[in-house]
Amino acid sequence: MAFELPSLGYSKTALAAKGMCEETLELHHGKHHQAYVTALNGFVEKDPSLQGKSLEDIIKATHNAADKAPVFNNAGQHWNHILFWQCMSPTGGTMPGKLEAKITEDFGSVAKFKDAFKAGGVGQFGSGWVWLVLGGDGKLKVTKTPNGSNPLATGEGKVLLGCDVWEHSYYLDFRNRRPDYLQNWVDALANYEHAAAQL
Ligand code: MN3
Repeated sequence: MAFELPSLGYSKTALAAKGMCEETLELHHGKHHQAYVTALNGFVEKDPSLQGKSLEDIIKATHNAADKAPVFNNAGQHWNHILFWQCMSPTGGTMPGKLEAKITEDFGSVAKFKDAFKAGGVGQFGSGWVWLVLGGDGKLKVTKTPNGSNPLATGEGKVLLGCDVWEHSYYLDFRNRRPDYLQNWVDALANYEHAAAQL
């Protein structure tokens, strides 16, 4: 079975009022994410050792394997983007009480969490991702990964939220202002209902 581009779960205009325009979603979902899926399927077709494996298994099997770096990058980006679409919502920004309590316990306050998430995304030099994960110690933490990597590969914990900080995710809406994109993302776009459901 070939890997497929998932649907967004909302229309391409649904996030416009929240700071992510139709053209961003058209290009990011329809072109960038599709390109990762197409490339991944091409690698799987040519490599029997990848065939029949789940996306998660391919990511784990190719992480840190130098000769499989292109496979890892595209598989990781497919996994990351599946999550990314789920981590935003037309009704984003509202935090359920259960998540707010856990965030307050582990970060000190919601504002401190948002600052940490923003700092993680701003501090990721070049392309990559910033994540809110539940670590093996039961505590929430912010972590970042370069390029197509993710906490599934690094074993840093269970992902509650993941935000794409590649320039293609914010350049049409925020130009070069990654900090503004991240501030808007945690304030207006983040699907905290989805995050709470992972706890
Ligand atoms: Mn992207």
